[in-house]
Order: sequence, then C-alpha cells, then structure tokens
Amino acid sequence: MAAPRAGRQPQNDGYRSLPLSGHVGFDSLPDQLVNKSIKQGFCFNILCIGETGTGKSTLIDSLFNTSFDDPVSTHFQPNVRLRAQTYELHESNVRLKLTIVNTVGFGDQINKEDSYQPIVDYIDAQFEAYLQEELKVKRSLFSYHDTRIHACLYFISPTGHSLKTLDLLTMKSLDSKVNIIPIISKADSILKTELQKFKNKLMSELVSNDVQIYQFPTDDETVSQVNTVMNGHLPFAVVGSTEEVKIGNKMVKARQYPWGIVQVENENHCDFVKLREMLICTNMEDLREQTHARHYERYRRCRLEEMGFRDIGPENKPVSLQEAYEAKRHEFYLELQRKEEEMRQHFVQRVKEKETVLKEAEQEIQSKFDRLMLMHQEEKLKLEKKKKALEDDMAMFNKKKANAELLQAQAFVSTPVVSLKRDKDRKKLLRGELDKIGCKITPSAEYDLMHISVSEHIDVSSLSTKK
Ligand SMILES: Nc1nc2c(ncn2[C@@H]2O[C@H](COP(=O)(O)OP(=O)(O)O)[C@@H](O)[C@H]2O)c(=O)[nH]1
Ligand SMILES: [Mg+2]
Repeated sequence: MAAPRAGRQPQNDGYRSLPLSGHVGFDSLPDQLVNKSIKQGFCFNILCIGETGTGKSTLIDSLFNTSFDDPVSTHFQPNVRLRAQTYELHESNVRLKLTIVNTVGFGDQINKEDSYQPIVDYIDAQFEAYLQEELKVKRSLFSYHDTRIHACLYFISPTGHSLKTLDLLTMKSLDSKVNIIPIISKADSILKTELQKFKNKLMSELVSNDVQIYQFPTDDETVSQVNTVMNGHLPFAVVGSTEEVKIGNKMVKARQYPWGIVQVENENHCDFVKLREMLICTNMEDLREQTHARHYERYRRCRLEEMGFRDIGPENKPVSLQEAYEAKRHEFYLELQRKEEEMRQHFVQRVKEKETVLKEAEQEIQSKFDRLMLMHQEEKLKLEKKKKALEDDMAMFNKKKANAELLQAQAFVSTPVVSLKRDKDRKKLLRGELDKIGCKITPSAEYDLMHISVSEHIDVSSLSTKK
C-alpha cells in the first residue's frame, strides 16, 4: 500500500485536509457573503423602555444623527402601549431597516403592576410571528420583515438613589427574552462623584435580583478587549440632544446651559460615544445573533414542547416529527375521550339532580292538591248539611204557614158557636188558641183579626184538636 503523500494527513473526525497546488477561488466566499448582505440590506430593531420624558426620543435621534419626529406623548395614558415605527437608513452603500419601538405611557399609571405585561406580550408576539413563518410549508424568510427585538435600551432615571421596583420587575420579566442594555438617561443632572456610586449601586442591585443584562461578547478576540473594558462601564450614563452648538470651529451636539455646555459626544461629559460604539459599531451583529440563537431559540423550544414535539422519546431514542405528531394526536384523542366521558357524567348527574327536583316539586303539588280536595269535600259536606237544614226549616215553615192559613179559614166556621160580645175578648181568645199550637200571628193576620165583626163565631174546639 502506498504511503500517504506529504501534506495528506488523515484526520480524526473522518475527513482529510488537502493542500491546493494552485488558485481555486473560494477564498472569495467572504466577499460574496458581504456583497449578498449589502444587497439584501440589514434589519435592526430597538425597544426603548423608560418613563415618559426620560429622554428616549432625544437619545435615539442623537444616536442615528437624524430626526425621527417621534410625537411627544402625554403622562395621561390609561395603559402602556407599544408604538413601532420602521425607517430605512443609508450609510455608504449599506441599507438599514431600523425599527424603533417606544413604550408609550410606561410608568404613568397609578397602578404600575401591569406596566411591563404589554411589553412582554409584544416581544412574544414578534417571536410568535417569526415562528409561524418558519412553520409554514411555503415560507419566505428571505424577504420576511423580522420584527424581533434585537436590543432593549432600558432608561433609568438619574435619581442617584436606586432602581425603582417597576424597573426591577420589568427587567426581570424581560431578561430571558431580549438583550437588555441599561442606561442612565439625562446624566448631565447627576454629579460626577455621585455617578460612579450610582452605577455601582445599580449593578449590585441587578446582580442581587438576578437580572441578566446583555454583556458585550468577549469570546471574539478582535473585540474582546474593548468589550471587556466597556462591560465595566455599564450602565452607560448618557446625554442626548438634537441641538448643535459651535465649539471652536466645529458644530457639535450639545446641551447649552447658562453656566456651560454639555457635549453629547465628549467622553469626559458622558458615555454617549461608548453606547453608540458598542450598540451600533461593534456589537450590532452580535445583538442580532443573540436574539436569534438565544432568545428566539428558547421561545421556539418552549412553544414546540408545548405543542408536543420532542427530540428524544422516553427511552432516550430520537423521535421523528411524524412520531411526535402521531403521539400528540393519540394524546389529544385520549384527552378528547376523557373530556367527553367527563361531560357525559356531568350531564347524567345534572339530569338526575333535575329529576329529583322535579319529583319533589311534583310531590309537593300532589299533596297540595290532596289537601285542597279534602278541604273542598269538607266544605261541600258542610254546605249540603246547611242546605238540608234550610230545606227542613222551609218545610217546617210551609207546614206552619199552612196550619195558620187553615186556622184562619176555620175561624169563619160557626159550629159549635161561642158568641162573644166584645171584639177584645174574641181577639184575646184567638191569640191564646194560636199560642197553644205554637203559631205566631203575622201582621196580615193581626189585621184580619181586627176586622172580624162581633157577630162572627170561632170554632175553638176544632182549633184545639188541630194543634
Ligand atoms: N437634561 C437633559 N434633558 C434631556 C436629555 N435628553 C432629553 N432631555 C429633555 O427631556 C425632555 C423629554 O425628552 P424626550 O426625548 O421627549 O423624552 P421621552 O418622552 O422619553 O421620549 C425634553 O425636554 C428634552 O430636551 C438629557 O440628556 N439631559
Ligand atoms: Mg418620546
């Protein structure tokens, strides 16, 4: 077997490294990549979080040397709203699609609890939109407008004290989703001696609350030194201004006060230049990469796991997409059956309960009906008795009436006769006789009695026998 030729060394990982005897041309690949990227353009998205009036719009204008005409917002917003605006900027032959997202109304509400939730939701919504594009069968990631947030500038008010609870809560809830770069805004309002103490205090508070902020990468040797130094300056204390002042024979961005001038780009005055260098010149690509490789990747993993996708199965065996889909489908089917059974049981239980209630109501109505029937029958009996008594009374009355009429008629009969000389005696006799048989004299009978003539006779013996 021929010995390996010089330069042809076998490699441990299965392939060999070969020397080239002449120019091939693939050393132009980096240039091809650069040309392609320049043609395609770049995209960078910044989220500015800070209370209204902390200098967000002014700083962004200062950073990109332009006026974005961000409308001034009031302090009377009912809730936090995120306003995204996209611009296209050109520098040399490089195109940058820049999106600035502003947190309108942040920290302005009395109840600050929900100030950060809309921000979390916004960041997640951008990740979700990208994931949905990725999951499409026919996707167009090349022309897709990526709105995922690459850098979050967190504006801290220059109080000289400590972080507000809202700042800590907000940063804590965002640190696993976005690259947070904390900055002390309006740094011209804090003393130089106080500033370093304030920076140290803020950093120790972030560490003690386990808030992860973005660290400039130190693994790339071309930038590791500058990045290491810059990490030590965090959080940057910045001043912003859109005004220009003539210093010497140069116009510079500055803030002019009665007692002096604060130059935005003077490193003795503030950290504005450091921020611009780190954010735009040195680490813009790393911020984009971190967003995709760390934050989006975490979001994607969680979402896919939520959907039931796994890379490895229970016995540490790799699981294909098809298997994961089938397993999830089966899981859903079982879940559906369980829910169906649960609903059925619930329905049966409800029907039973309803039946019991209806039966009870029916029984109650039945017993009420029985009670009423009984009462009705008792009442009927009572009325029948009363009717019977009245009929008896009527019969008795009619009988007595007939007797009285008979008595009256017989009073005109003259055998055997007792002649009465006087009317008074005759009437007295008649009344006595009527009393004996239990008859009362009616007003009409009384009248008749009054008009019986003296010569008339009454058959007293027949009256007594009729009693
Ligand atoms: N002292 C000081 N004032 C600033 C600074 N940056 C902005 N301002 C002023 O603060 C006010 C609010 O600024 P603005 O950028 O509209 O704040 P935003 O509501 O956070 O966007 C304006 O009057 C600015 O001139 C700064 O660095 N120092
Ligand atoms: Mg503003």
